[in-house]
Amino acid sequence: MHAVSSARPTPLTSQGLEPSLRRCYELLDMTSRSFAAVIQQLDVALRPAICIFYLVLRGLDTIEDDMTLPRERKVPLLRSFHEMLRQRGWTFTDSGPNEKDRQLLVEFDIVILEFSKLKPAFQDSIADITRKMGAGMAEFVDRKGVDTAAEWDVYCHYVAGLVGIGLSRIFAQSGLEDAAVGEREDLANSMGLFLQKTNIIRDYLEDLEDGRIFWPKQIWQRHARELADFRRPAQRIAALACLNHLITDALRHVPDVFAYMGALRNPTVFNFCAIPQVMAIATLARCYNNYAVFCGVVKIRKGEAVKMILEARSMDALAHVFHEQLAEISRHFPMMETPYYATAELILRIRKTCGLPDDPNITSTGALVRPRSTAGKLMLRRTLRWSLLSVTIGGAVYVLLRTPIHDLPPALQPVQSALISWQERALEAYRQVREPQASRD
Ligand code: IN0
Repeated sequence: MHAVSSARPTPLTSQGLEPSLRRCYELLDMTSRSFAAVIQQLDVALRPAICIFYLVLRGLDTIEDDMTLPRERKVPLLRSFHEMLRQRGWTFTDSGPNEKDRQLLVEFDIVILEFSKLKPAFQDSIADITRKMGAGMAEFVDRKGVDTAAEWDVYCHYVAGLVGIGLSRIFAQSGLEDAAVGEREDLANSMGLFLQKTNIIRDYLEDLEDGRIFWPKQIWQRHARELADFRRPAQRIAALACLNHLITDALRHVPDVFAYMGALRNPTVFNFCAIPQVMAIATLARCYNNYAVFCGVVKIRKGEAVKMILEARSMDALAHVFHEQLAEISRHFPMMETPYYATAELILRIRKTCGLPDDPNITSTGALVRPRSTAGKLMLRRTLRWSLLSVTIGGAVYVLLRTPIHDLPPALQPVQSALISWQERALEAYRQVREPQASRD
């Protein structure tokens, strides 16, 4: 008889695992079912280390997140969390009752036990990143949100860039990846920044409702007095301009993402890293110029997500996903309302540095490709007629449209809103005719 080999990965909760490690995989499953599956397909030399790293970070995050913990308690906890990793039997039972992952901290002694069984090099990497992240989080507890764009990068470095740096060290220490992967900390940092900025952009409403602000103040203040103003439909144009601005900022990291991914050799590591990245670019494409971000949760459809996850197994496949998602962004450029030039220019540059095909919606000079269908031409003619009309009405309308609504005299505010929604409707109709299946919810 010959042995039957199975191509399926070993299930996380398989027999043969020690109960404490099995419990760690269960805790992982409880905190993030889909990411647990992504960890499951990693090479077995990495699986326990990445599982423990994830749980440790999640524990730290639960403390940072907890609004019921007074500052005097939270800050020392964040700063000393890395020391708890070496303190056998430590648990934390004082998380707020609504903290999603409070159980993880209640059973943290099990995580600590499994941590102690990891290779010393893995332990040192995890503890070092936890120390730096805890210190960074503590620093941000007292600041009310994030101020400048540069500070946004610093905050995202602490909570996500460091994760990339830690993971890269672990990959290199496992011997599955070159030492160089662990040394390019700038690229690893960008991997995390791209993910975290995407989360922050997408979670506008949820964070606002929880009393948290992660959108950088100096950027949103160019578009509104209060961040919450974007929720008012009259502020739609300002909200979209700010949203698109932040998405463009996040896209800056794409060339680094490609450089990092191009250096990976192990297929399981490649897939592990590629999945969150393709989800992020698809999320940004879905959010771009989409007012739904301010009204609810914008999610990628499950089918689309599964397709991309299965696809993202090589650099060519990754390039294909980014090519399509960047084209989705340029297809939604707000032609008349807000400047999209910076985004168009950046996308052209990304395509060049990452070796992606040309953008179907932008010419090499940065001009938008005009629609070719008869219906499209008709709509374009209507659009041009509208432009002509606004030119003849003159600078008055121009100024009216460009002036932030709160700077206008009250009598003119409804006029601006009416003009804006008129434009919007015309544009939507035009898009419907061009590509009816691509209309958004
Ligand atoms: C992650 C990252 C992650 C995975 C792979 C490579 C990375 C390289 C650099 C930085 C982070 C990397 O991935 C997860 C993905 C995740 O958790 N997705 C959620 C979906 C969601 O919307 O939250 C899911 O449930 O599937 C991630 O988001 N973070 C993370 C945390 C720890 C580790 Cl070890 C790896 C969180 C964050 C803040 C983006 C770093």
